[in-house]
Amino acid sequence: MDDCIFCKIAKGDIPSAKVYEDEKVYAFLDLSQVTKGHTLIIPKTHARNIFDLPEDEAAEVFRRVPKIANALKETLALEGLNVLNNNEEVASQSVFHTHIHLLPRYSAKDDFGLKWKDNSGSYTQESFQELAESIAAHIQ
Ligand code: DGP
Repeated sequence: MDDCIFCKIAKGDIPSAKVYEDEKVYAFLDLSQVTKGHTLIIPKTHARNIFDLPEDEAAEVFRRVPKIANALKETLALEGLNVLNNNEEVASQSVFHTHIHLLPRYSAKDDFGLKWKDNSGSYTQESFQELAESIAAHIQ
């Protein structure tokens, strides 16, 4: 897509710190470096986000994740890694070309965090089951 910054990065029209590239994906350091080694993996074919990503493209992107995660593990003294994908503005997506964040973790107090609330008490067994069934009914 002409005005997509990540399409331009994948094509080499905008410089980036490349970590990996093949015919399907491009991986490069995220400018923000939330933690050291913070890397993005993108499909070379433009898709706005996970809602638009064809299943075969998703498979191509996700099957590269372990390879790059292990390269980060070999390179950096990380203790763990978060794999994150934001979709639409409400979910903190700011660049509208699908990307997977790989965020090396060095300690529970490093610069990456998730606010994560347990709402299990708001559901009965029945409403929980009903929710699952209504989602299942929409799987195509
Ligand atoms: P998200 O908020 O999930 O859409 O993440 C977009 C990320 O992209 C954000 O962490 C910063 C990064 N980013 C934005 N523009 C550029 C750029 O031009 N180069 C690089 N390397 N990263 C960028």
